[in-house]
Amino acid sequence: MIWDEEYEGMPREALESLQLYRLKKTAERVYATVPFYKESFDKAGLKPSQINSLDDLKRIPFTNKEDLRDNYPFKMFTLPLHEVVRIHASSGTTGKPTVVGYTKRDIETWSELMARTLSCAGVQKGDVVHNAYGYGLFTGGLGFHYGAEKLGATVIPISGGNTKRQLMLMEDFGSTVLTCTPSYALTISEILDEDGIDKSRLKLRVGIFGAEPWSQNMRIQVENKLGIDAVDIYGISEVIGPGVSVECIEAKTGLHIFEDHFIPEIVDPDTGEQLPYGEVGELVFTTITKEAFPILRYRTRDITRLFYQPCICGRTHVRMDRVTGRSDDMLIIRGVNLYPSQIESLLMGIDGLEPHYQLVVKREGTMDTLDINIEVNESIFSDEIKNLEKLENRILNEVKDILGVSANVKLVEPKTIQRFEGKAVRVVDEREI
Ligand code: DLL
Repeated sequence: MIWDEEYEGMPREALESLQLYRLKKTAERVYATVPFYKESFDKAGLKPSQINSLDDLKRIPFTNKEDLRDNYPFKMFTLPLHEVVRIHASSGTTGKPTVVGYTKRDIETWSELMARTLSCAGVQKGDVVHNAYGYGLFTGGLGFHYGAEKLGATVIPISGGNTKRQLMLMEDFGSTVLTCTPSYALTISEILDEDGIDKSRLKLRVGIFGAEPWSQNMRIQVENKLGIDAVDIYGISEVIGPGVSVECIEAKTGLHIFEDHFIPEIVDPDTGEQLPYGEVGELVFTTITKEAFPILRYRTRDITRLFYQPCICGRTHVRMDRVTGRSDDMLIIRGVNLYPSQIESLLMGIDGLEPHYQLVVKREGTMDTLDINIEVNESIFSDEIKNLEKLENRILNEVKDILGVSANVKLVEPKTIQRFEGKAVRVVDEREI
């Protein structure tokens, strides 16, 4: 079930010359249109015309998340806004999210890549795709939606939430494919258990789960509970959204990266030095077919490994292992990407709070929870209970409104949060996945 035999099964030599051609075009395009790239190339003493082999990729400076923030909202686009037909943004960042844009042709490319992705996971025309990824600025919902339509499958654009109703509709509509985060798949399977619904009442066959880390253990659990094959999908808004890489249903071993559109590298997270295939390090992507928002050598901060062994499915593209962690401290809590520093800056803008806090992330059942424990100053602490409660509620609401996650907030007595001599441990992640 290879959607695009010509490209997905391309011999390496041909693939690499295509990559080089597209890389050169992309470099020329961004150099000519985006001041950020002109400046970074000039600083590195590099001209796009000097890129003559894939090895020259190493000479291109990295692009980091901060660079995108500095160029907020549209300064990384190569075209004026009237050529851009869609905007998405990464979830859960403070007031200023990371913004990405797509031309009409980019949406066409993305839909093709998502049709490939679904096909790689065993989905065909005739399947009913229950799409429980969030619709909105997040790339998950619409990315899957367009790909499933392109493939000719029937899409149920259900988005997240109201799990019982989701189960009812899945049964009534005869859904064969479930697309959502792995933790939501677990929640769905738990409600199925609780309500005593026999999984044979559902026609589900395949699940395509990603947008957050999960494990082989979780795969076995959801596969058994829902009676499906579960495959891992990786994606990131800055590169395109979902549609960067996915496991094939035949092998379920490593995610095929669509290398005719994205060039992956693994670098040492500390030195930035490129590492050979097989070594574990930080994943870096260069897009080579995007129009509105191409990105060169983007540091994803995701930790994994690349490998080339041929796959039984016949695809020739390189594979990546499951993402095992991050080289920064970004947390993904119920699908929302969040940096501890964002919580800190929000807390420090509220009077009466001390700069001593700890974030505790746990998994209760299938749900991630976030506890924010923070010290208040003496005068607040000896204030009336009702004022303390008011302050707790204020923090809770601000975290929800600005960062998009619900948290349990606990105000504690001065000097009760542990002090550190070295690096403070601000985040305790107790989740076992
Ligand atoms: O999560 C896009 C996506 C949507 C992927 C639907 C898969 C399915 P962002 O919100 O920009 O984009 O978050 C990107 O999520 O850097 C990883 O840290 C994490 N991530 C995504 N997929 C996986 C995965 C979407 N399969 C960030 N395993 C990335 C582990 C993942 N982490």
